[in-house]
Parts: sequence; structure tokens; C-alpha cells
Amino acid sequence: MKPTITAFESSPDRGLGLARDTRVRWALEEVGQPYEVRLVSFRAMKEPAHLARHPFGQIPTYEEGDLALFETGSIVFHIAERHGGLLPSDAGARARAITWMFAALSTVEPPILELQSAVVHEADKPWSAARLPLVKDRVRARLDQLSRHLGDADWLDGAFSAGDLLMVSVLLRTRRSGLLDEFPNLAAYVARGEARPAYQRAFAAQLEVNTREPRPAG
Ligand SMILES: N[C@@H](CCC(=O)N[C@@H](CS)C(=O)NCC(=O)O)C(=O)O
Repeated sequence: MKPTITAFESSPDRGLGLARDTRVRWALEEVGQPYEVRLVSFRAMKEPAHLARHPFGQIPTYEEGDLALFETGSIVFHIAERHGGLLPSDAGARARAITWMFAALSTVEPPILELQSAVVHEADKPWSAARLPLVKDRVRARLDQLSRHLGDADWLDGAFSAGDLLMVSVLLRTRRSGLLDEFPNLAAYVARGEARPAYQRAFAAQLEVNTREPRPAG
């Protein structure tokens, strides 16, 4: 059965691929699972039909028969469990790959989201300029630790896994700040992720949505 995911009708990043549906699209592309997309507006995301699928009124969601999921990490994990290719079969390696999924979302992403909030939502506050270097340093500290761990390896733990998929996706959000380029091995790691044919298909699919001509009203 083809799953249906939700994505922004019009992403605030206008197709840079940073909205989280790209992560789910990428996972589905990696495992070769075709999917449908239901596009939702910001208003529709907060209405009862969408809130029944996602209690926080966000994207992405994932529906497959009777199953409805929200939270990107959970969706990617579900896809990785259902299909081969995103989690190793060796039990220890699999547990480590899952650990990297959590690390991406709960250790590396939070300071990156904080930086994004500082730049997008707090730039007009009187304390913004004084705070920004602190927020950037928190991101830098995490990137430094990750960079030391990765060293000159291609992926975080052996073969590419769902852990890399989420980590690359999270790191992509630092590119515009310039911080990623301070760590050449992480920049190369992200570029390796982006070069994967599955990522390119996922990116192209979201770009197509976000560069469509607006539909005439009425
Ligand atoms: N923890 C959630 C976060 C979901 C999230 O923040 N989605 C964003 C798009 S990437 C969204 O829907 N933003 C609109 C809103 O929160 O109103 C996940 O990983 O799926």
C-alpha cells in the first residue's frame, strides 16, 4: 500500500529542502517505496482534520492504511524497520544506527533550531545582537564534537544508515549560517548525503512543489 505523507503547500524556505517532509521523502526514496503527498496550508494544519493526524498541527505526517504517524524521527524509523537499506541487520550495528537517529534529533538539532529562532524570530529584539554569538557557540560546540567523532569516515558508523539520513538533514540547517564550513569534514559529509540519488529525488520532488506557479484564486 502506498503511504501518504503531508508537506507544506508552500514551504517558508521556498524549496531549499529544509522542511521536514524532505527527510521522510528521502527515507522513502532510499528504500524504493513510492508515496503520495497531501499538501497542506498553514491554516489547514491547525484545523481539526489535520490535528486528528498531528496533535501539534505540523508536517510531516505519514498514513498507511489504518496507521497514522507524526514526528519525523518516528516516521523515518518506521520506514527503516519496514524496508531494508536504512538499518543494518546486525543487532549491535542496528542499535548504534538508532542511537545516531536520536543523537541527530535530540542532541545536535536543538541548538541549531535555537539559532534559527534567534535569526528568524528574535532579530528585532534589543538583546539579539548580544545573544547571537552565544547561540552560535552552542552550535559550534556540537559541530566540533561531531566533527571529531566523524574524523575522515564517510558515515557515522560503517555503512550509510537512517542515523546519517537524519544527521545530514539536521546539519543542512546550519549551512546558511556559515558554521558548517568551519568543519570541512562535516561539510563533505553533508555533500555526500546530498549526492545520494535518493536525496536528489527527494529534493527535486519538494522543489517542484515549492516552485510551482501559484494557482489562481477562485
Ligand atoms: N518534532 C517535529 C517537528 C515538526 C515541525 O516543526 N514541522 C514544521 C515544518 S519542518 C512545521 O510544521 N511548522 C509549522 C508549525 O509548527 O506551525 C518533527 O520532527 O516532525
